[in-house]
This record gives sequence, structure tokens and C-alpha cells, in this order.
Amino acid sequence: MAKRALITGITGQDGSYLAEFLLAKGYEIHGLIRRASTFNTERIDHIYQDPHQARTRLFLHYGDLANSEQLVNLIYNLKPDEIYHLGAQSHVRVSFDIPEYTGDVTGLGVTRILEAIRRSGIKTKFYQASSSEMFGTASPPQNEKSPFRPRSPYAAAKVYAYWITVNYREGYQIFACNGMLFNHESPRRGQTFVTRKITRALANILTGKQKKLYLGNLESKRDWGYAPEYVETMWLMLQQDEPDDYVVGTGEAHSVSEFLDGAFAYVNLDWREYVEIDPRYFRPTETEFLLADASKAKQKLGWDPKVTFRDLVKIMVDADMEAAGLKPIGEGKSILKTKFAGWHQWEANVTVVNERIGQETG
Ligand code: NDP
Ligand code: GDR
Repeated sequence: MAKRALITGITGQDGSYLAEFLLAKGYEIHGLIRRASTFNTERIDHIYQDPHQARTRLFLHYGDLANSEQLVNLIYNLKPDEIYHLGAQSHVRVSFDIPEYTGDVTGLGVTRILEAIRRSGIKTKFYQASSSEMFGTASPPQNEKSPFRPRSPYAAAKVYAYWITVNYREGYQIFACNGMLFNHESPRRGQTFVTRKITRALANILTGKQKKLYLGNLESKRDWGYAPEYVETMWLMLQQDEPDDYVVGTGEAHSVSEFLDGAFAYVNLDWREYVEIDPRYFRPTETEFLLADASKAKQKLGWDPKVTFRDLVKIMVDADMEAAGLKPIGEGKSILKTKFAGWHQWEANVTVVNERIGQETG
């Protein structure tokens, strides 16, 4: 019989790739979505299946992480083999504006799911989307033994979520894992995260729709990888004999200005002519330097990412050029074909989620 998975955050970047990955593995997928007055399923529209058809393997259910009543019913009724908990208020800058809500959804939301598992008494495996942001000021490279020194309401909520996951594993013998994933990006990345903000602005500059790109701190360094490779680790963690916590990242860190260098040079432009600094994008406290030591994931999960930082920049620029109606340079597209000829396709990568320019809050 097909395995059944529940994914919270299925409409997000990672949820959409994970759903695609698990469908390719033959899973039956159930996704939690929030009711909205507009369609909010752009990232999964290409895999959407009409629930009225026989042999449908993707089902969507309304619910909210801020409220446990629906979660208990859903988990009890579905009895999923695996739960991937990816839903969160995931924007670090925004968490300073809405700290209480972030604590509720990103932190307590995890307890609501774990309690639903415990109370319903079902046997399921649980994945918690923990984050490199939890390390904050801890010296790089960061691994499973590094201290947590969170630098934002988001990171503090994720630290709480990390420990409640460990607590339910130890206290109630739930197969629960924390994946401490470092930044992972893609053409499906939300448009207010810095990499996508840059590649999308670049495409708009090329079409003449946008003149300037307003950014904050260009000096912070991140270990950026390619999102589809990261969702595979989530699945791998739940296939092990014992539940455990893992750091996942490439082992290479670059600054925001290096991302700008790579993206603009790829289309023969100089970012200094377009980028302006806007203080509203600075954070009250910043995480300066994140670099993963993912040796445990490499050794125990056999995970070894293929897409490099330079590949990632080209993949994202190509996709945003294509989404803007331009002919992409093409190197990113062919890198994807040769290095990642797996379960997801280029076409499904090219997304125009929102046309608005210049009103980003993050
Ligand atoms: P996204 O922001 O793209 O997706 C977040 C998802 O959570 C969306 O589906 C969103 O729904 C859903 N969500 C938000 N609030 C609620 C709520 N109150 N109730 C139900 N669902 C809600 O995040 P990513 O895909 O990038 O990340 C997935 C997870 O991994 C997050 O928990 C994030 O914090 C974590 N993470 C991400 C990393 C990264 O680099 N991407 C690195 C480390 C951790 P909607 O579409 O309706 O907004
Ligand atoms: P991050 O990602 O905070 O690392 O969290 P983000 O892309 O938002 O910021 C990365 C770095 O870029 C700097 N920056 C800007 N960031 C944004 N968003 N907008 C700007 O204009 C801008 N200018 C400079 C930031 O200050 C920061 O240093 C992401 C999220 O996906 C989290 O959910 C996840 O847990 C972590 O990655 C790992």
C-alpha cells in the first residue's frame, strides 16, 4: 500500500518540492493549506489533482497552525505514516514586526502538531523544519553540537520548536527529527527573500520594468543551496532506523554582495549601478555568518549536494528571465538538466507568483 504523508506548508517553496518528490516516490499526499480570498496554490498547481478523479494522490485540507482543533481531527483521521511540518511564518525580517504571531505559529504551531500526534495515539514519523538561524552568532562552521544563539523572534521561535521536538521524542518515544537546514533557494523562493528579490529585480531591470533595487545588509554571509536537493534530506531523515537531528548545507558561504556579483555579471551588468541601500531592510539584530558543517548528514544519510552556489545563481536568473518573457542565458537551465535530471522539471520551476514591484516588506 502507498505510504501516506501529511505536509504542512505545502504551498511554500519547500512544501511544493517535497510534494513533488513524494508523489514521484508513490506516496499519497495530504497538504494543509490556509483559506485565502485569492488562490494561494501557484507553487503546486502543476501537480494538483482533481479529488473527484479515481487514483488521485494529492489532497488539500484547510487548517491553520494557530489553531489546534482542525489539526487534531486531521491527524487522527488521516493517520499519516509521515508528517513533514514545514508551515511557519518563515521571514526573519518580518518576525521583528510580528513577534507574537511568529512565536505562536512558528513556535507553538509545532507543539500543536506534536500534541495532536500524542493525543491521537497514532504511530507516525515527524519532521520538524528547524533552521540554521537558530545558531545566530555561534562561530562558523556550525554543526549539530554548535550552541544556539538566536538573533530574531523567528530564530527564538525555531529554538523553542527544536527543543519541543526533542522533548516529545524523549518523553513519548515519537519518531521525531529536526532538520537544521541552512538557506536553500530556487526559482520558487518567496519574492521577499534576498536571492529571489535580486534575481527577480534583475529580470525586471532587463525588461525595463524596474530601475532600482533596494536592499539592506550586503555583508552578511549565508550557506546557500538548491532547495530540491534539501527536501530529499527531509525524507531521508524519516527513513533511518532511529530518529535524530541533522545539519544540512553545502559547506560554502557567500555574502549578499557576492550573490549580486554573480547574478549581474551573468547578464553583463554591474549591480552598483542599480542597487541602493534602504535602512528599512536592516534587522535590529543580524545573523552575520552561517556556514554548515554537514558531515553527519553526508555520512549517515549519504547526502552530497551537486548544485553549487554559482549554479544556483544561474538557475535562478534563467528562471526569472524566462518568467519575465525573456530568453534566458541558458547555462542555469542546462546545469539543472545535467546535474539534477531527477524528479522535477525546469518548466515547473518557472513561476510568476506576483507582479508587484518595490513594496517588499522584507
Ligand atoms: P515558505 O515561507 O515558502 O512557506 C511557508 C509555508 O507555511 C507556506 O505554505 C505558508 O502558507 C505556510 N504557513 C504560514 N503560516 C501558516 C499558518 N498560520 N497556518 C498554516 N500554514 C501556514 O517557507 P519555505 O518553504 O522556504 O520553508 C519551509 C520551512 O522550512 C519553514 O518552516 C521555514 O521556516 C523552514 N526553513 C526554511 C529554510 C529555507 O532556506 N527555505 C531554511 C531552514 C528552515 P501560505 O502559502 O498560505 O502563506
Ligand atoms: P534569512 O534569508 O534571513 O537568512 O532567512 P533572507 O533571504 O531574508 O536574508 C538573507 C540575508 O540577506 C540580507 N538582506 C536582505 N534580506 C531580505 N530579505 N531583503 C533585503 O532587501 C535584504 N538585503 C540584505 C539579510 O539581512 C540577511 O542577512 C531564510 C529564511 O528562509 C528562514 O525561514 C530560514 O530559516 C533561513 O533562511 C535559514
